[in-house]
Amino acid sequence: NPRHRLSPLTCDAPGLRQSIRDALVRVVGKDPDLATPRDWLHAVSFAIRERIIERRVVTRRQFAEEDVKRVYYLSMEYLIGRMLEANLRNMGIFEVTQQALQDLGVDFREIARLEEDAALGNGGLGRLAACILESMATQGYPGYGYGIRYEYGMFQQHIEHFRQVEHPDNWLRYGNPWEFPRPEKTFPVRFYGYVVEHHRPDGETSCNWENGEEVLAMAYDYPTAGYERRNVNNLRLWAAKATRDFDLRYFNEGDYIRAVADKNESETISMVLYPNDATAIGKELRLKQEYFFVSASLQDIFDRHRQLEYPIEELADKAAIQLNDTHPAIAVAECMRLLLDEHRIPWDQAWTITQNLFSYTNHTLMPEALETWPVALMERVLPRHMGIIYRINHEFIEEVRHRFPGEHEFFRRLSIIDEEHGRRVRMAHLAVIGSHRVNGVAALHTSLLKQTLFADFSRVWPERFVNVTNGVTPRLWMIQANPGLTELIDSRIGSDWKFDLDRLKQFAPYASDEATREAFRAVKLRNKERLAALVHKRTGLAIRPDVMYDVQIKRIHEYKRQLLKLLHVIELYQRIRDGEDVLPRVVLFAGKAAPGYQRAKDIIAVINEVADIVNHDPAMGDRLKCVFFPNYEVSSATIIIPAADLSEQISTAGFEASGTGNMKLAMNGALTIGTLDGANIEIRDAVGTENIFIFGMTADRVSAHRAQGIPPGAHLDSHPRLRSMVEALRDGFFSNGGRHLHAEIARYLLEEDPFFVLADYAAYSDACAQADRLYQDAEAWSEAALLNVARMSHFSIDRTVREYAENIWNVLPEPVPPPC
Ligand code: 26Q
Repeated sequence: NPRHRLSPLTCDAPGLRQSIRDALVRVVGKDPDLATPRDWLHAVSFAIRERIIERRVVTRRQFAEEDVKRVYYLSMEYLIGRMLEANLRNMGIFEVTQQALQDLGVDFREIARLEEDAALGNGGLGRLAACILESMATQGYPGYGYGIRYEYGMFQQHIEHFRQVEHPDNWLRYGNPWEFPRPEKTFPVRFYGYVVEHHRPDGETSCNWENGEEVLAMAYDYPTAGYERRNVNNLRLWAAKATRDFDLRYFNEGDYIRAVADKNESETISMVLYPNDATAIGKELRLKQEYFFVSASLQDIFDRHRQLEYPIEELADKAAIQLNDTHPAIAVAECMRLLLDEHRIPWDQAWTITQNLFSYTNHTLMPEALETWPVALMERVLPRHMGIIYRINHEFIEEVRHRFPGEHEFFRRLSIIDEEHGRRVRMAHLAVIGSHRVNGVAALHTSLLKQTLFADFSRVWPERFVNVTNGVTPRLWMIQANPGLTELIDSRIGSDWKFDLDRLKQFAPYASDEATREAFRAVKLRNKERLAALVHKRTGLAIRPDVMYDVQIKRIHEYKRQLLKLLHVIELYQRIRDGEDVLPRVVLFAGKAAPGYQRAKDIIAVINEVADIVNHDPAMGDRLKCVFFPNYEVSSATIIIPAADLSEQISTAGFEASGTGNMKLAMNGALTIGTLDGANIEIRDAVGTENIFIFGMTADRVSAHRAQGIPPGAHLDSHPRLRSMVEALRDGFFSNGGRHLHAEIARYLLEEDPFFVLADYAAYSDACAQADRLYQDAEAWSEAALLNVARMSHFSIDRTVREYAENIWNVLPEPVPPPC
């Protein structure tokens, strides 16, 4: 319709300058003379979002015209970080916008740092979801993200008296220019109530889920731009709103205040992200959050299917739904409910559609992280779904009974219902049974999945289990985070690699070029200076930029073994005190502990107390600094990662599903010191064993070692240095009054530690010494670092997404032609 034609926005400096100025007055509502830096931030964000949404309209229209199969990514978490710079870069207007701002007398860096991180996730799983969305847009896949618009994201971590203190993350406080509220996209979501059965003339029974409480899910859209003005895809996040019923109740009950207060209660569903990333908490609110966003998303997906006039029978031909862990696994039952109760499709046909539609990504083997819900809770909150789950289970068990007669133990283990821990619904079983593909996130993880957690299922359906090794987006984690390295690569091999990371392989020969190595060291040094300035600002601590930067940045967990690194800090400290010549280094830790995970919080306190002693001991003479960088988030990761020399990936083998920080660090030229765990194995294969420091027990050895039941303290017998380190800790040498805490951590290491810190210590210390020796040869180290950069292309998220598209979703890319 020509009347609806847009006058396209210009992307040159004068056009942008005009847009920014207009937005400042007309959208933000400020006189330029009175504008604060945050007003400018909002003005530029509004000017850019106009250009993004323009591309979104074009992308959506093309998908509608071309009859494409769509991919829906369902995730409770999206760890996005700041959006302005990422959007500017992906829209290809970063430099020109900086210029436009400069013309207006505004400094881009100054305003960009005022943006709050969108921290709607805990860690790896949430960041993976954000990388996958960005890659789907970049490669032209018709991908849609669905999740929750948490009012409060991941808590902000403060360190007070060495300890973590959580502060609420009120990220929407100043408004959010990147979201488009869609009040017309509002769906009712029901909880509680009861099921009424109807026996239909055709012999089938259909069910009505009646009564209970309704909450509305309202959509907020976040357009996601692909790199260099490719497609713009959509992330749709749901916010809970009270139904209009609440004002009716006022008439009925005459209690106005009470009715409006109840409204707040239903809106708590999308209030806060659970800051828990490795233990499932069986809280009713969490179950409601999961069902809330799943139900709204499926209603939206079914609606779109209908609006495109596709028959419901063809749902799985036109859509693929990926479950990011079991958090959205109730979708399997919800999809069945919609097909059976709303569309009156017979059970068998509905089940075929459902299985073809769904696939499930597993991110952990740890039993305490597996979601199970008490049957009684599920029965009460989601009575219709509980009924459907029983039937799914019944049909499934019948099928395996037929194929494996008499194996009663086997059926019991396969059942969706765990009868041993007080009757619980195992969400992982529901997800496996309801999906046509189940994937692990690294080769080792997938093979362990098949041998342990899903061994029984893989006997039933061996072809269902596949591996898709994780990746990360090079747009954020190389080009944006490390402009110095990017420029160096460009100067050697041109800039094609930005569109196809495999071309980075052409950079490998430059590892043996002395000038390139020197330029690489200059880039590292500048990145370290940038980090040192930030560390000083955040902690008051001065660190030298001219020493090895040794970083362990990730959530705090026993299995990730921050204590192993801390013991090494203590070893270095003691050696320096003993007068030994030790390679100078900065050890930097960063990461959050789940607020209810006491041991993790204690680990943070001990790190900070050891750091305090080390950093203030004149005997260290600047040769050792230990930093705990507070409030680790995406935006700080982009500063820390490019500055790192050594990447600590030292989890107990068999426990880290993949890791993705390991990839980001290696592609920025940090050498990995790590165990044969998760994707570390594939990183070693890619970069070459000479260019990585691998140590410690393998996953098999860990299992065998556990079976032997050796008391951890026995490992001190052959290692007098280790004994003196642990004793120093135990005796409170590093304690700042909290002596008890240190004694408790020492006791834990000696008597309890299920993750074998002491058993792996000697091997770890040797590997550290090896790293130190290589670092002293600057040329050899730089060569290895450059080879890491050049050989990490396999870990581009684009490769990951292509594997999902080809092996799981069966979808093709639909790139939209770039604007002229
Ligand atoms: C579950 C139930 C109730 C409350 C919270 C949770 C919950 C939330 C988040 C459980 C787990 C998570 C997050 C897990 C996670 O981030 N796993 C990581 O996923 C990465 C991407 O695949 C891997 O690289 C990491 O190895 C894995 O630890």
